[in-house]
Amino acid sequence: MASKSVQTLSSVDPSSVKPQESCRVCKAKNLVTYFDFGLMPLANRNLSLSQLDLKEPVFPLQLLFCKTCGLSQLSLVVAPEVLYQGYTYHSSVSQTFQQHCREIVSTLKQHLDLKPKGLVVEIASNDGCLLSKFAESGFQVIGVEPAKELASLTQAQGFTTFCQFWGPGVAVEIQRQFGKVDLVIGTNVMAHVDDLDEFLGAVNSILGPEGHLVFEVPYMANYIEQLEFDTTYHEHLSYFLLSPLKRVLEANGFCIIDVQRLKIHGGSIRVICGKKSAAHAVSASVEALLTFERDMGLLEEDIYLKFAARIHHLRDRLRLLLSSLKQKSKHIAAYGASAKGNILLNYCGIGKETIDYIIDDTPQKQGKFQSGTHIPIVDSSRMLKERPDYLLILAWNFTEELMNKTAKYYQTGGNYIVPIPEVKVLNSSSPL
Ligand code: DWN
Ligand code: ZN
Repeated sequence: MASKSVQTLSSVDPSSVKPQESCRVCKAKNLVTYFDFGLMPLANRNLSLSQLDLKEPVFPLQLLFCKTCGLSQLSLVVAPEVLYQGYTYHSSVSQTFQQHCREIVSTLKQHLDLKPKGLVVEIASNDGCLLSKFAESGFQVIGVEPAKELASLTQAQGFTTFCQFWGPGVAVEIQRQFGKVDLVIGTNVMAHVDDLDEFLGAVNSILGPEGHLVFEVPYMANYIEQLEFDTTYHEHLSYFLLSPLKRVLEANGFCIIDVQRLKIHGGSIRVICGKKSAAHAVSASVEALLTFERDMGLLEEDIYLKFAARIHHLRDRLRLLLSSLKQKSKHIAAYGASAKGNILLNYCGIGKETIDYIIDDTPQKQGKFQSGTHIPIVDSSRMLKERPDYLLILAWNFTEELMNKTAKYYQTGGNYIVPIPEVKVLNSSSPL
């Protein structure tokens, strides 16, 4: 088992990091640190062979809780230009997420009574997984995606795509070219935003009077309940509850008209907003979730201060299981070169002495190496050739899909290790 080598903060340009001195939502300086991962690599920065010998940037990864509004947030912001260089996360790889996108379109078409051929802007449109579903449903679509490798994919599909970070500049340009917009949607983007006021102000500026903002974010209640600590990485600046979201949305001219809890990505919430200036029937779901958060103690620091001990217990369990398997000369591989998988292995000090390789179906990740651990990322054919004794599921939010994909391995006695919410070994004699 790799000893948690003490990494030094490599030569990183100090201007590429900014300390979080006050709360991103309520601006209070009432912040308490409740978990410190130490120095962690950039979770989505997989390395090429030639980069393995170079000094890798590592940054402090610490979680702060705001005692005023309840927002959890990182203690520093790494510049987006550094974070999203050579970004290789492709949403469409997952059939589960593809199906989720179809559900988004059908639910919003019905729920928001969207007009046919309405104008939809998706912020962080990635590889067009959601954009294409709106287009197939007859909407006019515009993507906004800062990663050029991804923006070029949606442009190649014929979708207007602005290769920029969202903000006032691109909002003005969209409005100039296309006029007011009916729907702005973003899945898994709000947690990545540093200046929420600028972001939401720009959204408000391009929405028509009856327009809607809909976004999905990982939900902090699931994060705490299911110990999803590995979803903490430098891209995720905020870890949301509805209560702090309500504050920042209302401060920027929005009102929340509905909220839905979702299973996707380990548990998320879908927040549906209208402009404060328009009349809206507000669903009872909003007050119900706000009450739930208060009743569960999620707005008090105590629950967070207890969190560390639970993470240490899981880390020790996982290390113990893996080292006992290695002592029995078992071969262990992993599935899903995910950002969360990067944090799990790097934080738990599990390296290539334990994990032979990580299978990933994203072509852009294959042939690379996981940052920090330098474990090779390969395609699934390697598993057929070398049939590992155990398969650690790093993308545990897609366990069912990954187990279906490897059904033969499962049926012929393969063993899966699922690390979150608790370390579990699954095989045909002890099924999911
Ligand atoms: O917020 C974010 C979430 C939504 O996605 C992004 N900032 C980054 C990313 O986080 P992640 O990498 O932890 O997400 P996933 O979707 O859990 O990563 C799954 C990984 O597993 C991907 O690399 C793709 C891979 N995969 C695969 O190889 N075969 C996934 C499935 C379902 C498969 O069948
Ligand atoms: Zn706050």
